[in-house]
Amino acid sequence: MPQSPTVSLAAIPPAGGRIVILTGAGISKESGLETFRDPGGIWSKVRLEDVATPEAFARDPARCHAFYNMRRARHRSMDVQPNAAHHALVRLEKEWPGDVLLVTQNVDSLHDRAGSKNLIHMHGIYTQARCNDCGHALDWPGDMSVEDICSGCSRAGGLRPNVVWFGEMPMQMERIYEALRSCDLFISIGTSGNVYPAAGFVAAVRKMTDAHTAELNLEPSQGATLFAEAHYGPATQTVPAYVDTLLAAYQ
Ligand code: BV8
Repeated sequence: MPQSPTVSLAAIPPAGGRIVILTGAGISKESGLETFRDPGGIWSKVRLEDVATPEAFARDPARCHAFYNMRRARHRSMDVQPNAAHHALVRLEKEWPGDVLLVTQNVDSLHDRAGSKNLIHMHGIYTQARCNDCGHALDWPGDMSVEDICSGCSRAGGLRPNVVWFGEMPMQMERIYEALRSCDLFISIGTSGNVYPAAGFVAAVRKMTDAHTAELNLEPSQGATLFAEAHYGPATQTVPAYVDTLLAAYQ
């Protein structure tokens, strides 16, 4: 059983306090999507160097498209819906008396479908395509192939999933660091803390601010010792409980 939130009063930001939340694949696990580094996870079945780098796409675009087509198809199936953790973060955004920014590493659209608005997909989203030739970005919920034609430049072969591959710069980093520099609470949810720059956010917050830091994960992440507070257990239990504790201070 997860520890019940042990948030001390000192850990509740003041009304008007700014909260930055980082999520990873663990928050989508109970919705039925695989994580990357858990036993049996995505990277245990395929090498990231073969499907999630610009070099892999240049070498074998069909293989990369097949990888994302498989994940998009799973994501479209009916039983993949936002879970109680996604919905709790929407409630926090709506009811917290201050700014809440959600930064997700996830390329699924479960936070969007749950209703999160102040949301940054720092690694992009696989339900969009981007054209390597003209930069045009467009919604793309279905399968993608090298034959598909870009509606921006009418050429085929340039379309790729609008995600950030290894070796590429994550999106909206300026806006993210600006939020980290001025936050009062940094919460990390469902991430192993393996992938940078996201894995470095907690250290950056500690260096730049006096913010409180909390990790909500199934088990201690690579950065666990950097967090002032931690609650371990399934996100659908720890996240709603933690949001209740935060909101109770102002209700
Ligand atoms: C960059 C999109 C520089 C694609 C992803 C060589 C060259 C360049 C860079 C590097 C290099 N070598 C290393 C790097 C840095 C590299 C990096 O960090 N590599 C790692 C592997 C060491 N980073 C980059 O390349 C980044 N870019 O550095 O650019 C640059 C600078 C200037 C100019 C240009 C470039 C880009 C990184 C982004 C890569 N794209 N995803 C896709 O998804 O297909 S990363 C990928 O990992 C996913 O986004 C994923 O979200 C992310 C992190 O993984 P997690 O979300 O944490 O998932 P994981 O499975 O690891 O953990 C899940 C956790 O959940 C576990 O802890 C588990 O316990 C927990 N959990 C499980 N179930 C539950 C749960 N928790 C709660 N409840 C549950 N039920």
